[in-house]
Amino acid sequence: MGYHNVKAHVTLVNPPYPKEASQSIFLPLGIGYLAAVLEQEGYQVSVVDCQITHPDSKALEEKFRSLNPDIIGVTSATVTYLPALDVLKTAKAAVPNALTLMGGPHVTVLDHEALVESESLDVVVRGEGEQTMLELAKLVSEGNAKNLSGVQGITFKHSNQIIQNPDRPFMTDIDSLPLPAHRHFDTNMYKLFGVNYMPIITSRGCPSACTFCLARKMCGHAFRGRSPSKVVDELEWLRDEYHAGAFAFYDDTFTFDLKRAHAICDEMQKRKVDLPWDCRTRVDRVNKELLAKLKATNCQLIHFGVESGSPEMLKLMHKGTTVELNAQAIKWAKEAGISVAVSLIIGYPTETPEMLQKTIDFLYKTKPDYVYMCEAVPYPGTELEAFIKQLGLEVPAEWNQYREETQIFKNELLPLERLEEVKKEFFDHYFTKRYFLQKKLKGDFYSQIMARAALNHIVWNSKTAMWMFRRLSKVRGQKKSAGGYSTSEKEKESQA
Ligand code: B12
Ligand code: SF4
Repeated sequence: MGYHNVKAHVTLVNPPYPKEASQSIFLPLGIGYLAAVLEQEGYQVSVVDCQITHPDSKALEEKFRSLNPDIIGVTSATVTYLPALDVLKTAKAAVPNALTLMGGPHVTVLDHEALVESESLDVVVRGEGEQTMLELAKLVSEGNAKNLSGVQGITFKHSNQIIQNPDRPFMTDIDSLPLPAHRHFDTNMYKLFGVNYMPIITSRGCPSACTFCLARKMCGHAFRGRSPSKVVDELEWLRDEYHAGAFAFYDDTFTFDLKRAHAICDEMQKRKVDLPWDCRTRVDRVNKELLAKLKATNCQLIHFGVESGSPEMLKLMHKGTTVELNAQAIKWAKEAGISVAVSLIIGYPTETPEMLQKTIDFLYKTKPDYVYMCEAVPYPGTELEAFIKQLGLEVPAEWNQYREETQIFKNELLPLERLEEVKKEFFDHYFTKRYFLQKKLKGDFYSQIMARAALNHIVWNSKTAMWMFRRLSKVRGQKKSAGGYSTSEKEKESQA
């Protein structure tokens, strides 16, 4: 940039999804927070969300050229890592003098690898990024972009070497963060069923140690909660400024601190914030009293990380819960009148068909309102990844495939075909026309989402049946292909 002490212009980018992956549309909170702290300190910020605008590389290059920022920062998860590298390449071609950054869960772990793999990447920001981003913007503004040795939490290139600075301690006072800068996004583009479904994070950190999860590496072990009054300030702001129609509480474990969760609900009631909302939490961090309170403040859906119906699996995953606790929490939540979504991990290393059957039986017994079946994905930096290495299992997948509907490693005990069969059989029973009608008639926002998932499944099934019928009548006698079944294929088909 050349001029000292002119505040840097930072462009933040959400990279596109890989073409083959099904995409859920959401306002990226990480970018929102980074933009907010930068603007608070007077830096100019622009945001490009490729998941909404879908620019090709030429359009993206032109966009960067016209913005001509001093810093280009890209976020990424593992699934968006390769597209993020492409974004960086385009960025460097368009604005060669800009300092390029990448942050997010993938490079927080594979910092060194990213810098080696990409000539266009200058600095990796590991872990929580707000303070680091500010320090980098300051250095660039002062013309000191080469002077990175004092910035905690970064890994960077310095005369053919890769230097990893010490970690940055997690922020202790997350109440001091400004509101995420949603004004950079056209919120109309993120609507679901015409509803502004607005995200909020009221805490950071998770004290649990589940083997498949990176939350601790990203946000730390210690639970850091925002104060209830600040949380409800944000809810009011989302309602009044962004016409929120529903809130998604995206905390790792929203009710980790039961007292704080009660206090947030009290504050919501006091200020009459009564829009529908949903949250994610652990089954051992709820009780009947709290669930009644959540319901009274219009919590309509609660997501529990149930993971498995097999005690052996829960133990191996270091989940710290039991099958009984899982069943009890689902029962209590349903009794309180809150719909329950459970997420499950299937195909975990050493899981046998019998253990998987226990999970299916658990679902039939406890009857949750919605089920996410996720294949065990060994995200870099997790204990699951280390376990797979230790077992010597082959990992043929590429980063683009690191999604919950893909099998990443070869598991002799539960091969892909078997998993897909079990999954299909379960959802054929679960997503019935009756389920669809019940949810559709219930009519509330969350039931609409569930109804659509059921409809997708039903339509996909009937299309597949038609397709198979046509194919079979054409090529009689030929063997039919196994035809892998995945959510993404299913969704793409039904949207077609
Ligand atoms: C909420 C959440 C979601 C929400 C997104 C909410 C939202 N509106 O942003 C939903 C449900 C949509 C979601 C979806 C998915 N998620 Co998610 N999600 C989370 C969760 C619980 C919190 C993330 C969050 O918002 N944190 C708060 C914000 C402020 O933090 P942040 O985004 O990480 O950004 C900060 C830093 O990472 C850093 N940073 C990030 N990018 C950049 C860029 C620059 C330039 C800089 C300087 C800094 C920086 O600074 C930011 C501010 O501190 C995390 C677990 C966790 N605790 O991290 C999992 C997590 C991130 N998700 C995960 C996954 C796998 C997914 C999915 C891929 C699942 C799937 N469908 O298969 C999708 C797709 C994600 C995507 N497109 O990138 C994994 C990622 C692992 C990995 N290596 O990829 C995590 C870590 C959970 C896990 N399994 O361990 N997710
Ligand atoms: S899965 Fe949930 S409870 Fe387990 S470590 Fe991750 S965020 Fe915490």
